[in-house]
Amino acid sequence: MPQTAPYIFHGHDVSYFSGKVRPAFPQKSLWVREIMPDIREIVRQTGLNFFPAVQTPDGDWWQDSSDILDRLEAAHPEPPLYPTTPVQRIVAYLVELYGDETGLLPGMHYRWSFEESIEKVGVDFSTPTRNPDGGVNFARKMAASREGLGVTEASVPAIEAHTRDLLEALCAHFEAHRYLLGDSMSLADCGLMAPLYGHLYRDAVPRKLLYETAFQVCSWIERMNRPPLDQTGWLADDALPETLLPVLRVMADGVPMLLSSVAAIDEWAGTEASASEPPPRTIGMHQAAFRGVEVATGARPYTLWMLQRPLDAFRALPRPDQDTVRAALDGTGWNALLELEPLHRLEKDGFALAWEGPPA
Ligand SMILES: N[C@@H](CCC(=O)N[C@@H](CS)C(=O)NCC(=O)O)C(=O)O
Repeated sequence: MPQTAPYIFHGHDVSYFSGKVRPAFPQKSLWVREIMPDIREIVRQTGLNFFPAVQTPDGDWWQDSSDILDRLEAAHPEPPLYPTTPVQRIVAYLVELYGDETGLLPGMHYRWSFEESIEKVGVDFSTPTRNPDGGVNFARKMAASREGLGVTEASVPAIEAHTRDLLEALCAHFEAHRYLLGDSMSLADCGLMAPLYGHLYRDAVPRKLLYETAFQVCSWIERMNRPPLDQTGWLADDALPETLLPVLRVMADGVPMLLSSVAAIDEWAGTEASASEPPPRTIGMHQAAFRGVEVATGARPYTLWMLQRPLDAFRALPRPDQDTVRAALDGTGWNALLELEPLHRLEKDGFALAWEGPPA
């Protein structure tokens, strides 16, 4: 059905999760109008103070970058963003998970640890409201609380080394392929855009890092936002590009944090959660190793919901396909995560997270 009205995309150029959703619209040749987030309207419609949000041509509201991409895929299946073959499908969800969770560490560090980045993003934050002080004050507050996001004197060297390794592996990959799974955009690329566009490519300090050390990544970012028409698909026979394996290995730096985060949420849910109450945004700090350094971050129930996506996709596969995925990911550091069996489960009740069944 041709569109009779555009999608209204409430997004911002320096917003982490807007960068993940934006490329899906041109990729699917959709009519879209991106506007500055109308926060009051978003809260009125969804009850949550989050963007990106999307108003569909039919007047429905979608929120949460993962839900938005799921719904776009269901409404406009061609060209697909979600592989249906086992290995590529699971890898796409794992890269999405990396982007949503682990990628926050470089995203937050390069935005909030450098005066030049803070000053620039303060202006970016101010443009929607046309109040130059508002965004700058907000930026200062965020910068002052960066330790709660895991950005500390001890963790910064590990975060920077992780970023350098990731960029190097990505450059080698994009030298050989236009997208992560081959020659077409997928959910994996969208997920990786979360840290890479709004923060690393748009913030003052990391932008220089990308420009000076990661030309192929810059080129992929531009290709994501303006996708070429001549894409020829993902690798045949459910293959993973060889150059993607080193990328996945660097991304697996975040696996211990993901595992310990789920353990903390499970433990908390076992004693504190009530089935009738939505989970809080964070349940307190938890500690985990990131490249050998102990990093403390707020444990967020949302992490469990994100992790359920690759786990559900993996569990839905027939056993022989699960084994094929395990073999393809062997040595990347991701297999432990696929074996995880969280004790609790989250679902969406409208836009909000809710425990599925009474917390045990
Ligand atoms: N899980 C949500 C997260 C959205 C999110 O955190 N958005 C940021 C902007 S990129 C936001 O609205 N932050 C406001 C806040 O944290 O209160 C998604 O994937 O869309």
